[in-house]
Amino acid sequence: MAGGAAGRWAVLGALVWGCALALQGGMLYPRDSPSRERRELGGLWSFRADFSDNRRQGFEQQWYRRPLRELGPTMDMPVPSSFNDVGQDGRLRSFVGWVWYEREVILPQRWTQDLYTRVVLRIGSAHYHALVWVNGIHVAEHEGGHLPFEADISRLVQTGPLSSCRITIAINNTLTPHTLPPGTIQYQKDTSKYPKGYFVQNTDFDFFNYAGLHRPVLLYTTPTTYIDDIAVTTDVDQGTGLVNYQIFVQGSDHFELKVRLLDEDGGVVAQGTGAQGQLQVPSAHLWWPYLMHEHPAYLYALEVRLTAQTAAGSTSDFYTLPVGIRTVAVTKRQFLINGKPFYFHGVNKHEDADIRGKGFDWPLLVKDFNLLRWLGANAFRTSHYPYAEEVMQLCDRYGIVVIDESPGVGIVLPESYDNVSLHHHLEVMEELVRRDKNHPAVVMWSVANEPTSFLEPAAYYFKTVIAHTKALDPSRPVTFVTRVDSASDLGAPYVDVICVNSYYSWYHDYGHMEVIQVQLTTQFEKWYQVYQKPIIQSEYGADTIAGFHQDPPLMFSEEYQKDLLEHYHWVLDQKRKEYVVGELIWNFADFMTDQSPMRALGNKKGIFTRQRQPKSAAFLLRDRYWKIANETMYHLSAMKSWCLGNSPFTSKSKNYFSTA
Ligand code: GCB
Repeated sequence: MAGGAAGRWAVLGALVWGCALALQGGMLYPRDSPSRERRELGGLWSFRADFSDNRRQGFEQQWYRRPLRELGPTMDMPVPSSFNDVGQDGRLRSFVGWVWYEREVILPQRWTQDLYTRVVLRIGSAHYHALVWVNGIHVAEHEGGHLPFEADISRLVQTGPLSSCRITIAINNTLTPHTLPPGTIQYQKDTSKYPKGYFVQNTDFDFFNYAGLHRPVLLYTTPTTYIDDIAVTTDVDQGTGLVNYQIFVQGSDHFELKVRLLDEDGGVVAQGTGAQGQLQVPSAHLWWPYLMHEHPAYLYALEVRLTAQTAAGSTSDFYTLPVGIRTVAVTKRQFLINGKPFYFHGVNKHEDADIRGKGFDWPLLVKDFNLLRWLGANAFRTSHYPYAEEVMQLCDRYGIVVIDESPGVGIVLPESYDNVSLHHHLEVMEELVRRDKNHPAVVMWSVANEPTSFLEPAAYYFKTVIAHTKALDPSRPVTFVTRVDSASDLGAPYVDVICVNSYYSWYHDYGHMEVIQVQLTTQFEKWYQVYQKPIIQSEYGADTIAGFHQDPPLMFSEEYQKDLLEHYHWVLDQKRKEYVVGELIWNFADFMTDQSPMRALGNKKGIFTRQRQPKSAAFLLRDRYWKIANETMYHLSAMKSWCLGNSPFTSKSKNYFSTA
C-alpha cells in the first residue's frame, strides 16, 4: 500500500451460517424522526494530498492533531466528489496514497448537553481505506470504498467545553491483491528510464479509480437506547401480504416495541408488538417493477416505536422504513417476481460523470432515472460496486429492479483468491447485505464481475462467497457475472442465474458482425445445456464516439453500435422465448477509465454520452424496451390506460404503446 497500510483486515471469526447477520450492529439509513436529527456535512472541506516520498508525512507530523491549515497549504475540496478531477494539478488526478480531508462543525447544544442523546458520524463512502479522527482522537477505520461506516462520537462531543468538533479523514486509494477491487503497485526501478521512487498502480478493471469522499458525510442523533437495525422479508399468500420483521435494539434490555404498517394514504393496515413478528395485509398492494403492472413500486411504511426505561425516565425512538411487499423466485427457465415471469430489459451503469468523478449528485441521479424511464428500462446492475443508498431508494420508489453487485471486480491474480481476500470478500458481502437487505428493488446479489473463474481456487472461493451470501439473505438469488466459457467456469455451479458477458464482433472478429448471431446462439445453447438455469446477457456493446457516422458501418461509428445491438437482439428474441431472462446493455453512459490506447477519453460504449445525451442506439433500444414491455406486462388493459396518461411518471402527450 502506498504509504503503508495503517489498518489490518478484520478477519471474521466463525461464520454464523443460517443466522441473520454476522456483522455487529446495524446500518439503518439516517432519517429525521421525532427522536432523531440529521445534519449533512456537504460543501467545502479543507484538503491536502500527501505528496511526500513515502506518503506518510501526514502521520509523522500528526496532521489530525491540529487544524490542517496550520500545518501547510490546503485546498478547498467539495464533498461529495472525487478529488481527482477538480484541481488543475495533473499530479492530483493520478495521485496514489494518502489524502487528508478536514471539516469543522458547530453542534447544537441539545446534542452536546443531553447525555441521553447519541451523536453518530456517518461516512457514506470513502474510497478506499479511511482513518477518522474527531478533535484529534481516532474514532473509526474502514476498508472498502463503497459502503457506509459510522462512529459513535457522543462521548467526545459531550465531555469538552466546546460545542465544535474538527473532523479529520485520511483516505488512501491504494489497491492491493486483497482489496475489492484488487490492484497492485508496480515500482519501476530502472533509473535510466524512470525517476527515483517511481511507481504506478495497476488494476484489472475498466474504470478510473476515482477516490475521495464520494457520498454524503453526516452527523445524526438517536436516543441512547435506540433502534439499531430492522430486517424485513416479505411473502404473499393468496393475496395476503406477509411482512416478517425483526428489530434490533441497543442501549437497554428493558424496552417495548410497537410497529404499525401504513399504506400510501397513511392508513394503518396492520400492527404488532415485540422485536419480531409477522404483519398480515389482506389484499395487499404488491411492489411491482416499472412497466410490469399498472401500480408499480407500491411502498408501505413500517413505523417502529421503541419505548425504554432509563435512569432519566422513559425515552422513545422512532424509525420509519419503506417496505415493498413482493416475492422473488427462480426456476430452470424463469425469473419470477410475484410469481410472474420477469424479463430484465435494462442497463449497466457506473457512478461516473464529469468533474465530480464518482461524487454523489442529486441532479445527475434524477436525470439518470428520467433517462431510464424514457428508455423503458426496468432494471440495472450496479456494475461494478454498490451504489449510493439514495440510488437504491429511488429504485424502490420508481420500480427499477436492481442486481446489486459487490466491488468484486478485477479478481484476476491467483493471490486474490487466498484466505485474506476470501475473508474480506465475505465481510464486504455482509456489509452490502446489511445495508441493502430491505430494498424491494434489489432482487439478486452479484458477488463479482468477470473473475478468472477458470482458475482452480475459484471453485472453493465462489462456492464459499455465494453460500455465505445466501446464508445472510436466504430470500434472494445470488450470482456472479462471467466471461469464461461454460465448460471452464468453476464458479457457475453455485449461482442461481447465469450472467454472461460477451463482446462478439468487438474484441475479436473486428467489423464482422455477420458472426454475432451464430456465436451468441452457441454461447446460450452451451450454457443452458450444461446448467439448465436461466441466463441473463449481462453485458454486450460497442464503443461509439457520438457524432461519428459511417455507412456502411465501421467500428466506433453510431451506425456500428446500432447494427451490433440489432444482431444481438435477433438472437435474444429467439432465446427469450426459452430461458434467457434478461439483457443489460453495456453501458448506460460513457465513463472514464485509465488512459490507454484502447480508450479515447474513457470507455465509449454508452448509449448516452457522459453528458447524458443520446447516441442513435439509445433510440433503437428505447423502441425495443417499450415493445418488450408491451409484450410482457401484467394486467395489460389496465396498463394501457395508465400509459395513456394516468401515471405521474409518464408524459401525457406520449402514447407509450406506440413506439414510434
Ligand atoms: C467488460 C467489463 C466492463 C468493461 C467492458 C468493456 O467485460 O465487465 O467493466 O468496461 O467489458 O467495455 O470492455
